[in-house]
Amino acid sequence: KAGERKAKAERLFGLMDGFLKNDPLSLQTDILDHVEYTVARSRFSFDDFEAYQALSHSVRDRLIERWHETQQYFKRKDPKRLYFLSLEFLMGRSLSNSVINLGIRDHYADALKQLGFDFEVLAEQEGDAALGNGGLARLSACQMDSLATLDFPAWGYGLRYQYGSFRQVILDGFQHEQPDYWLNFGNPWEIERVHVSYPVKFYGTVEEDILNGQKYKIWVPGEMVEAVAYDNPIPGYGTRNTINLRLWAAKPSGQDDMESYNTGDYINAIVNRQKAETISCVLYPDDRSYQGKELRLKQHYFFVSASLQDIIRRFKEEHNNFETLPDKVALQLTDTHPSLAIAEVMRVFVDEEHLSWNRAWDIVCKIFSFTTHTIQPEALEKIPVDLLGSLLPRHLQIIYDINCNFMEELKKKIGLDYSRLSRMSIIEEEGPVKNIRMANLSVICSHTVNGVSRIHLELLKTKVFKDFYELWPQKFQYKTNGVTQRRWIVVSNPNLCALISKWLGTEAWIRNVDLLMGLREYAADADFQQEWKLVRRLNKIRLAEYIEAMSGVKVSIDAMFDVQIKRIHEYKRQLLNLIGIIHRYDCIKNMEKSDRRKVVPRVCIIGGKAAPGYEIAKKIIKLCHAVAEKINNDPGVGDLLKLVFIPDYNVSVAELVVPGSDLSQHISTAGYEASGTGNMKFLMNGCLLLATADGSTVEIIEEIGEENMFIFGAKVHEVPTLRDKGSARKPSLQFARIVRMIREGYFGFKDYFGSLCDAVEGNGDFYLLEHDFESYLEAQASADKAFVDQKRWTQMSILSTAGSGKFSTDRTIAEYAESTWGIEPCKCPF
Ligand code: Z57
Repeated sequence: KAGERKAKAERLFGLMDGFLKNDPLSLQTDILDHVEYTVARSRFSFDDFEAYQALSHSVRDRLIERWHETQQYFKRKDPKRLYFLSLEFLMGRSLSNSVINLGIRDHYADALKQLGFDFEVLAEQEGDAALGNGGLARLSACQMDSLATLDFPAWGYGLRYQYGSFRQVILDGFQHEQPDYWLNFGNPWEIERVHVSYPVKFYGTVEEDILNGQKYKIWVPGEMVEAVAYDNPIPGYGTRNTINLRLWAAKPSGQDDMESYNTGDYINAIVNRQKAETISCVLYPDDRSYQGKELRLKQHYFFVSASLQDIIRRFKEEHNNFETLPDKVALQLTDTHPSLAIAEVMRVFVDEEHLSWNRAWDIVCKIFSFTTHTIQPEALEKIPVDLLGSLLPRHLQIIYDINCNFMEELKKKIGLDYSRLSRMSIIEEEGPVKNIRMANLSVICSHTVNGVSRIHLELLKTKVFKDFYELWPQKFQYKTNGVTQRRWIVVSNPNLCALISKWLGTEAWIRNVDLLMGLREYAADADFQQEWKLVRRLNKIRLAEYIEAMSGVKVSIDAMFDVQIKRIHEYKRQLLNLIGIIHRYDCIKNMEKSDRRKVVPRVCIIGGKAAPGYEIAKKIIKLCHAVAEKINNDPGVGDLLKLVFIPDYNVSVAELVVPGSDLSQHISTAGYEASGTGNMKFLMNGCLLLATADGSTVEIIEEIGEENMFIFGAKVHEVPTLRDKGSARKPSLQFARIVRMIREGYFGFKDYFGSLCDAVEGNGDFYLLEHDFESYLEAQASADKAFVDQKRWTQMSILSTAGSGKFSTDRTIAEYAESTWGIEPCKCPF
């Protein structure tokens, strides 16, 4: 039998002669074949989009080759694997990233040129894969890139939403949400695995059975849905390793209700069946408010159940003893969203594998690690007990049992301190409905709890998880977030990339980002500065063209491009930015003509989506448009000040905006941004930061020095006292004046902005806009001053890039691998 198989393999291999070739002729043949046979257009007549489709299929072939090798190698070596569970991944576009990581971008560009196509133009045809909302989702994507590049044996798991992040459309300055049906034109970057599918159960009842004198629980489900795998290859840079991101889609189950067919209601039976697909249909657009929605909970369990069936099946192929599971499997929970996995593993072990509760519990406590991405209580997920009991009756029992054991253990340690016991309980008893606290469940069952920056961990230890920290100090760690320099320099800023490599004399920094430090040596070098400025200017021109095409506003390239792009949230304080812009406008208006020459021209750029149900955030967007309308059409202001809102902010927009900005704002109220990763993208691209000492910015200050940044505002430890003082603080007259302008209709929409003004006045000023306003203006003034001295500014810019090495996900992932997951690289030879 084995001999036969070997002979067959040799015969097939002989037909293929090794791997796909990357010389121009092979690539051209390949692309044209895909035009003809995959896209089904004539190879003598196809447009840019069809060329993009063919091109990406040709790249896909190469990805698949490496994917196969890597997976087979992992299988043979059987190392401990990391399973990275996240409900959101903001992958963005794949084409450029893939060919760059595969090291064949220039080969393709040349091959295409001869065919009469421009690689960059084709790359622009691709839409974003936007299966996530904000920072958390993009972090997951950056981490996948680093996991692949560092050769870690890792798998990502996620959901394949048909509708990812909504498309933001602005009408009359108001945000409207439109569906983004991103799969409409096909997705060449995924491989559908029709044979990798698992049934997922919902509802029903829990019954008891006896087996060999032992009682067992059996969950008799009321509904079944099938999870089908879609694999997305993730190529590493400078390695053949290509790991997998497996996304699940819901399909009707083969085992559904035959009864309806028999009763003859054929049409309705089919229609009902089709409803199963709604589970993976749409991503919830409100990051961080949980409204106890059943569909959301269904998504979470669907994801968890399918992923774990897949993981356990893979483990059982090679092993027959679950005791060794912790040596082979690490499960990483990205926020609490996938934390039902804990109860699910217990259920599978106890009910299906018939392990004793204690043995199962021992194993569970060794495999999970949990990273939390916030400290805001409203973002901590809670599930109403009744909802969980109806959708997942057995899981509710298990969570109650886990809690019961934990409470017993806790009483032994801390005695009958009831208020502390109730704070630490997984079940929240107070309030109108009983809730399951997913964060407590996650902390109790994980061997490690990570924060996403040093200051974030401090806050977790002293606030949100204080009780748990006192109980298990050794569980708590932090890994400061990062971003991947492959996407955020190499792909999105090719000119800067080339310049860096030229002056460092090597491209090695693309894998070893600490080498960027070498740029410090040339920070004041006149030639280097000249080239640096030129690259930055070209990026600004590209951005200016985009702005004009988008909004019709013509902006001056010589102005300072001042950018704030991120989700709209009150704590991120886009409103502080707007109030600052109005203040600047007001100053210009009231200035003597002769003083105007001293004003540093600015182009203020704001972009970001508001959750559809987040009223205040939507009002901020409207205010931005109302202010822009006034300023941009004021002939007395001209090029001194422009304000533009960039609609539909997403990864590919960021790739355009970040390299073209001079100054970027990260101005959250101290203590509210767990880490922030936008700041790191700007830093890498040599854009200066105007920021509060919050999240990861604290660590950026340590790396590049406060003198190279514009830092302002209350510090983390000052915020609570300042808030208590409230209106007893000295009021800022300037601040009050501007809020009054907004309130009294200077920008129109008088009544509409009232509640926005209320939110920042007097004791309502929860996020301390008024308190920080004065020092914000000072920081802005120092930025103006620095900008006038272009030599100094360019030096600061170079030092920003040079000091950005720490903020690569390569470092983050290496730390996780070493001190949380216990995994080692497994590099595919060749
Ligand atoms: C999200 O994007 C983040 C936290 C959350 O709790 C949710 Br829900 C969504 C962000 C944080 O706000 C950022 O500060 C952080 O950099 C990012 O997650 C990645 O850790």
